[in-house]
Amino acid sequence: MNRSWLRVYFIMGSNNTTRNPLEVLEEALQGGITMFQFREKGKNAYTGDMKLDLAQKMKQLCHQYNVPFIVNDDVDLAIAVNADGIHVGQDDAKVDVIKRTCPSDWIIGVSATNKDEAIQAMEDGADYIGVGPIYSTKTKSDAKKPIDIIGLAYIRQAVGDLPIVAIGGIGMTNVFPIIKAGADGVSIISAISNANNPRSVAQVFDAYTSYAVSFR
Ligand code: TZP
Ligand code: MG
Repeated sequence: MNRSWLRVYFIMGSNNTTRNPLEVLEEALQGGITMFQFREKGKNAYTGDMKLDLAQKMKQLCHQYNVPFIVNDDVDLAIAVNADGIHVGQDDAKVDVIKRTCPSDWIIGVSATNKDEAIQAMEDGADYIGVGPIYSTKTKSDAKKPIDIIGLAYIRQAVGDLPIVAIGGIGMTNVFPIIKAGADGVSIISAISNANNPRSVAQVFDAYTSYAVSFR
């Protein structure tokens, strides 16, 4: 995969905003997000046809802006909407099964909180790992203890040049230390999904990450 897709990786489900999620996504795309993950889970999450319909519309929007569309957890949904890839956690579908049964050009992402999980994901053939939570977050109720910049740097050191995106509690002011510690980009939910102006916040993430990455 192209690691620059990870630079501003926006994640959202319908319950991460009080607005129409399609409008929020389009504004984020206009602001310059580089990848998108549909993560529909938790309280009041859509299921069945509502979930499928939203996923289809989100994928269409992403492709209008040439941005890869990734589905969280739900392999069947990812196949149904012909997504560009899947992101799985430690308790979800296994990478070797996905590799055997899903399109060979899929981008496969795996969440990792520590060095052992990160190395395992690399050995399993993940295209990138989502590392975190870096900071504390209110968005994921069962999030593990934050690993901070030091944990991120430690995982970077363990996985060589495997693409890494950092996640958890990330705001605009955290971009520089995170990229400096070895992440290829930042994953963000609430800083964009709850912003008064998702487009301008995405623009700032785009500018800051481009600048930070240029120092490598
Ligand atoms: N995984 C680890 S932290 C997190 C996920 C899905 C939530 C990130 O959300 P936010 O609002 O950017 O802190
Ligand atoms: Mg999961």
